[in-house]
Amino acid sequence: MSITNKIRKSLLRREVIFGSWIQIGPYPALAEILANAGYDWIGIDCEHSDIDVEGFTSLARGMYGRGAIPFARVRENDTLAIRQILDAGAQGVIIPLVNTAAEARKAVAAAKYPPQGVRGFCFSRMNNYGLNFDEYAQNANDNIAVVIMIESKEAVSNIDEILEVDGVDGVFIGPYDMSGSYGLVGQIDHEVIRDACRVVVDACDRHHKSVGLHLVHPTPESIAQTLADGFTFIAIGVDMVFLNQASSLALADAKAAASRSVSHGSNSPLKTLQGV
Ligand code: 3PY
Ligand code: MG
Repeated sequence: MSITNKIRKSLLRREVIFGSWIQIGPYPALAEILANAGYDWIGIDCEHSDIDVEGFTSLARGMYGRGAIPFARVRENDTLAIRQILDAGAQGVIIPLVNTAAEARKAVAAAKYPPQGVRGFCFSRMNNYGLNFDEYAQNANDNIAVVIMIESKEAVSNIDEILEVDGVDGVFIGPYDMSGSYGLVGQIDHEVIRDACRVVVDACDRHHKSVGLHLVHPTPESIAQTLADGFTFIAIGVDMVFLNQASSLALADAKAAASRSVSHGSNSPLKTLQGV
């Protein structure tokens, strides 16, 4: 497994990178399908799913050789959760609900080997079960991406201190938790939430850090707006939204076609099927 992480380089250069999310579960076909679509990175969500370290590994194997870089959103800002997911081969960690600089420092320390951090050395999947121990140990700190999620009012008010933490490669806004923390649950387009996002984008600009956003329901307009707003680390949708949208749309198309053919009488699908 190569340790050179082009996504961390892009984060540091603040280049536009598109990813997506897997949340349904630890089924490698999901990773294969999304990776085949060509996303630069895929976030495997261990926070809001039943995907554990073993499930992450199955998904990362599904991506392997298909070009997408496996990121993991860990279940919480926990040193062992970060260590185990990196040992399983995550090349980036996304840490949910970070509200203070101290919490950001804790996340970075968990993701870095000494002397920068407290990550423990071992043989595991990330270093080819020990075969590439030296190469991985020497290069991991420069290649593992650490992305902090900003998704609360408290985090917005501490944004400058959080961005000053060495090793935070970028931040990622969780719009739904953000809306909840302002008492506007689900109103992700509310002016107050847009203003909070603007504060984060402006701070990232001042600190030369990448800023990301999860477009849970992406549309051509929302993607264009997100780019115009200055976001570069952009998550397009999530597996369950894709499935919801595509399956509803296909059924709606089928029903519309059926009603058209029924109204044309003899070409009704039922008659065709029955060979009448
Ligand atoms: C949120 O909207 O809170 C998220 O975490 C989306 O990924
Ligand atoms: Mg969230």
